[in-house]
Amino acid sequence: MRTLYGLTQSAWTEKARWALEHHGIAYRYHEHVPVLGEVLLRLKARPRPPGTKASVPLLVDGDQVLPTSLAIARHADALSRGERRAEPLFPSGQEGEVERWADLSDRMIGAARARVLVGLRNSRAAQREALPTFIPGPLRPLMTPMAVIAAMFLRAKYDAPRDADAEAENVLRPALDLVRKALGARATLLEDFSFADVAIASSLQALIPRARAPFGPATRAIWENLALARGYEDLLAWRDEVYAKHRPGG
Ligand SMILES: N[C@@H](CCC(=O)N[C@@H](CS)C(=O)NCC(=O)O)C(=O)O
Repeated sequence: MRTLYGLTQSAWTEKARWALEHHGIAYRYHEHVPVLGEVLLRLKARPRPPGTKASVPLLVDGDQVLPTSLAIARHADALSRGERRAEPLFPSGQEGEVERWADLSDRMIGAARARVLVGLRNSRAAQREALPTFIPGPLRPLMTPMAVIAAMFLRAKYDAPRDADAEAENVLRPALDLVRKALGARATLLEDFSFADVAIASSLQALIPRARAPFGPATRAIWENLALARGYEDLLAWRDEVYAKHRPGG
């Protein structure tokens, strides 16, 4: 059975899960634990292009290893080709456009990660929620330094910018303006629903996680950027509509 390695709170993992589930593709899910899971991740992500990091989401499907949310989404489309269970996420002739939106969504999530990692270092409650589930309840308050170490590790691993507010202003805000302009009054970024919508709707978690996001209140709080979100309620309403229509149960 194919296995998806992911981080539940990561919008990159959400993009991959959505693409797989859009096509009804069965997979086993393995929650990656930063730091502790690094060696396993490197093993599973081998071989990967030189100079790239082992990261999640990562899909291992037999001898195929798909190392990014974009690669996983393309793989999902390829697997379902011919079965026509759902519309393709990369409509023919529009692949380049979809990739440009996916790339923008990567930058939006990257900007959010800078903020989340600061939040994680400062919130004991979010640290407790971030601990692996195998740590029993009574021990969790004692183990929060593990989550702080993970935040520091991820900041260094991905060279996350230190000034999260500057990232929100200089990266996230212009991206949101671009999305708003492209959408206008439309329901989807391209002619039909595509991975462009999956990627951008998932990355709006950078403003406020959707109501049914599968993580605790303290994790939700470190993702929220309420000041920025106030100016983009139209995009959040669009995100909720896309989820309601295209991500049943999500
Ligand atoms: N462009 C990649 C981004 C992957 C990425 O940056 N993943 C981070 C999310 S914070 C990760 O794997 N973190 C956990 C780790 O490195 O241990 C994708 O689309 O999948």
